[in-house]
Formats: sequence, C-alpha cells, structure tokens
Amino acid sequence: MHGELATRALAHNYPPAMSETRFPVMLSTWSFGPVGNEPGMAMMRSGASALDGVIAGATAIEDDPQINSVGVGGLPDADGRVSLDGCVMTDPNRCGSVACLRSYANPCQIARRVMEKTIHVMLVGSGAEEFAHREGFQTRELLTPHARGEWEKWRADPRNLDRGQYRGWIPPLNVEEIARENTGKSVSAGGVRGGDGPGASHDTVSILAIDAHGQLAGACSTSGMAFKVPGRVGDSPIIGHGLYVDQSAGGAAATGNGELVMGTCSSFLAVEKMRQGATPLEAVVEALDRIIQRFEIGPDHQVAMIAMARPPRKGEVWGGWASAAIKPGFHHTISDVHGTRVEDPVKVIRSGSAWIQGPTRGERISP
Ligand code: SD4
Repeated sequence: MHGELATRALAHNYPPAMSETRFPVMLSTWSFGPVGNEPGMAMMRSGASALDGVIAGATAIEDDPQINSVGVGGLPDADGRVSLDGCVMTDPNRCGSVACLRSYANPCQIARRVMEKTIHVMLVGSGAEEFAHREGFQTRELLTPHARGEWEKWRADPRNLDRGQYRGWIPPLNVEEIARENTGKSVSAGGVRGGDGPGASHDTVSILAIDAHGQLAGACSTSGMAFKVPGRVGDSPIIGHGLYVDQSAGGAAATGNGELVMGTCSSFLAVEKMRQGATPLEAVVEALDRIIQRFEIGPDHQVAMIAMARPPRKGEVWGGWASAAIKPGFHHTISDVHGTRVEDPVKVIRSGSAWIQGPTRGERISP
C-alpha cells in the first residue's frame, strides 16, 4: 500500500514556514473554500473566535445556492427532498450536531445552539427542526430549480432508480470539482463555483481554524450524498467521523463517501494519531490508509481529509496543517498571512488514478 504513496509536497504550504506562522489560520475542503474562508478570516482578523469564524465560513457556503451540495441549493435525496447535516466542535466536551434538516438552511448555526443550549450533542429530523424553530431560526426553501432539475434528470434515468430495490447511488468521483474540470477553469485564489450542468455538484465543506487567541475550532456542513436513500445520514454531522477537534491534540475533518469514513472513525483516528505525536500529514495519511485497507475502493470512491495541529503552547513551534486524498481531484483552501489560496492536497495516496472515472451520472450499487 505504501508503495503507492505519492508525495506532492508543495514548498509553499507544507510544512508551513514556522517563523511566519501567525494566527488566524483557516483550512477548508474543496475549491469553493474561499466563499467561506474569506468572511470567516475577516471575522477572526477582527478578533472573533475560531468557532465564530468557522460557523461564518460554513454559513456563507450554506447560503450560496450555486454550491449545490451544501445548504440552499443542495442536491436532494431520492424522493426529491433536500436534507442537511452539520456539526461544530471545539473540544470533546464542546460539540453539537444536527442531521436531516429539511427546512432550515444553516445546520452549523443550529448545531452550535444544540451545543450551547442543551445537555445533548445531536438532534435529528423533526426534533432538530422543532428546536431550530424554538431558537428563532427561519424556515427556507432548500430545493432550488437547478437542484430540482438535476433530480428530475437523475430520476428519469432507469439505471439510477430500480423501484422497490433501490440500493443507493454513488456520485461520480470528485463530483465537487467536475465543474472546474469541465469548464477548464484554473484553480485560483477566489475559488471556483460550480457552473450549470451535471458537473456543477459540490459537497461537504469542512473547516478548521485557529484564531488569534490560539483557540482551535471546526465545522462541517453538507447536504450529503446526492439522491441518497431518504433518511440516510453520512459521516459529516457525526462527531469523530466527519469532524473531530481536541484543543490538546488537534483537529481533523473529512469529505467524500461518508460510508467509508464512518467505518473507520477517520477524524477521531487522525486526531488520536496527532495526540501520539504524528504530524498532521502523517495523521491524515494513516486515516486514509485505514480506509484503503478495510474497503474495496470503487472507481467512484473518494475520501479526502484536512488536519490541523493543536494550537502551540507558549514558546512552542506550531505543528502546522495538512491535507490528503485517496485519489486526485481534491483541493483544499488555505487562508493565512499570505492570503487565501486554493491548492492541490499535500499528498494523494493513489496518484495514478484517473481524475474522473466511471459513469459520469453514477451507478446503482448492485445488491
Ligand atoms: C456524506 N461525506 O454525506 C458526505 C458527503 C461529502 O464530499 O463529503 N462529499 O457522505
């Protein structure tokens, strides 16, 4: 397995230039990251906490209807209904989560209320919606005409829905980045938003940040796998799977096929590796290797991870951050003293894989 490892160390991002490390720093998944990083960093530069920063970042992405697998504009489930999942975390005793919200657009804000106003960690479905209502959140229509059109196209293809025997759907590899590839746009600061067409799909945003006060926080928000079985919840809102943060060990977050992440507690695993002394890069590679060892990786499977070392203690050099993906096609967005940049991951484990493989419209999982 390790023979397949290919390192793409980018001198400008890994390891970070320690002497130049200044907080705040924000790291997020995919090339739409700048949509969230820019407002999140602006808040943290004005003294806001990392928790405020990551939630502001997630909210901006959730509110952008062009990003069509997070928040408003997310692709719906097999019945044509959008459902959103999200969580926030700053420490093992400070986390909140919601899943299967059908009429509220900002799961990370609601997850924060769960964390701050209840003795619980996670609320789901109608209970989560009643809680959001009591907390004063406004309902929103989540299904955009574009997302509805995509669902109608998907439903019209008999390969996708074998009625009565529906087993689920695997999105095309790197569905988040296909629009960029199709349009030939280059990755640039400022990011790329999906255009029209089937390639415009995007997915989970995971954000990790350290603020100017040296506090670490994370947020994760998604509409989950497009055209999923109604009721399906993936890794993203589950503490330890899609996101894990511990001030004394570090933070990690995942994106991609949630079922692979959930089998291996990827974010918790990566943070525990950092607790034991691994660098952020070693930690995410170990977590992704675990997935590769325990799952048969299909042509449309992809998982990518980001990780951030715990905030440095007085006089300590910061351990930095990293990202890695099982296959090519993933990008992260980093914001630091040098500005905001969309970059290739630090490491791609199966670097020989094609950028996009398999049917572009997905395929049914055989029974
Ligand atoms: C899920 N992990 O629901 C999410 C989807 C995702 O990039 O991250 N896509 O399985």
